Amino acid sequence: NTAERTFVAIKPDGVQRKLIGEIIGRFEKKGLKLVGCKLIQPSRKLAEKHYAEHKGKPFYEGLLDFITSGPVFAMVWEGKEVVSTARSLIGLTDPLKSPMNTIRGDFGICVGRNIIHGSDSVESGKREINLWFAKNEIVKSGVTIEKWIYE
Ligand code: DAT
Ligand code: MG
Repeated sequence: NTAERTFVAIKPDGVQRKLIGEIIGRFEKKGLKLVGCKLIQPSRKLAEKHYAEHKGKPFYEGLLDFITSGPVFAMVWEGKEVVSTARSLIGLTDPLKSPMNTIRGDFGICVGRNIIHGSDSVESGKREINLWFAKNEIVKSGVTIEKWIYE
């Protein structure tokens, strides 16, 4: 399924550290297809819905404070097995444990400043895309790269 989709967001730390171009470059070079993106400062309500699975955990309130603290660069990427591929490009939750050549491994130190979010399953991806994007913010065609990536 070359049309699998995932939600990826560069968190406020990544945006302030000017990593948008670097991160988009890594996803593009892998052969993934960008089908939607926008710079948005999420409301508390959106952040609560996005991180609902973590409600009640000790880091939850701090996580909401952080994710709502500035602009986030939200994206939808498409491609074969894009959910797991995006997670591989991103690395592990803890940047210090994340291997080099991953985004968190290369650019982060603290778990609470880990630069980027990526959906953890196809189902989460659908839920998160619907939360962050309106239907008409996702393009249907756009730049076609299938011919050069898939045989
Ligand atoms: P991931 O973002 O890798 O999917 P997660 O879903 O377990 O990780 O947690 C969501 C975010 O919450 C994570 O990116 C950073 C923050 N977080 C997770 N565990 C934490 C912890 N033990 N202390 C502080 N922040 C944490
Ligand atoms: Mg997660």
